[in-house]
Amino acid sequence: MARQAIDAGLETGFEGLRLYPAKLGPEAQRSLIDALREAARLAPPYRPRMPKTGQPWSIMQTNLGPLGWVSDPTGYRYDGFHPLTHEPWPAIPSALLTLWAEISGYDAPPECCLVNIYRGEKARMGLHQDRDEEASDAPVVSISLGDTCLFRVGGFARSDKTKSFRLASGDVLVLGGASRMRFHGVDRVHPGTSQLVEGGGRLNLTLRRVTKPLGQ
Ligand code: MD3
Ligand code: FE
Repeated sequence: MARQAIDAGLETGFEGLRLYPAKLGPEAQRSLIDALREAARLAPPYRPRMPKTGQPWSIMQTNLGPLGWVSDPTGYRYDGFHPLTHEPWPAIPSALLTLWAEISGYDAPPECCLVNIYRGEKARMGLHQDRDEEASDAPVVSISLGDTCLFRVGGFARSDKTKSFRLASGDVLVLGGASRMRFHGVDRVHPGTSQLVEGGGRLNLTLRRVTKPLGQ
């Protein structure tokens, strides 16, 4: 069952990297935005700072789920609590747990939904690898909402050649297999390409399994 859904993704030329264009329709996108607005009330978005240098990121972040990914001058880590309110993160909306069950091909649920908030011309994310998860056998599932972005995927070294894609509102990307460890980043967001986010901008939700499930 899950297999069929997996095979429905568009091949991107990178094994294990599948794009589901417009996987979420307008109503599903709208209801996710409503859930995120409520979550942001409980876990206010904040501007992370880089390890060591303390340089502020160009995007804002918050998290949902038992474990949130945080960046601060002491380093990157998963943490059960919001860095400013010290409260646990709000739950991951059930629609996202259902989506994960449908397309991840992974038996255990995601533990982290990182919310990246891109606003303004300068918001971007440099080339990096996602390597803070013990469960690196689990794919990463990314959901794009709002303005279209130009996204770049490379190889396993920063200097490897890269390929660019557009991600539009409602698109879902699954990064599994060997591609899980590819370098990737967001070069720019195209303003005015969607009316979904109040005040403009792009939201990216990244679902990740962090810990190895018990017995695995
Ligand atoms: C390709 N976020 O939070 S998600 C991140 O759009 C992150 O905000 C980007 O990279 C964003 O870490 C991209 C899509 C994504 C996630 C993991 C990947 C693409 C990936 C891992 C390997 C290759
Ligand atoms: Fe990433």
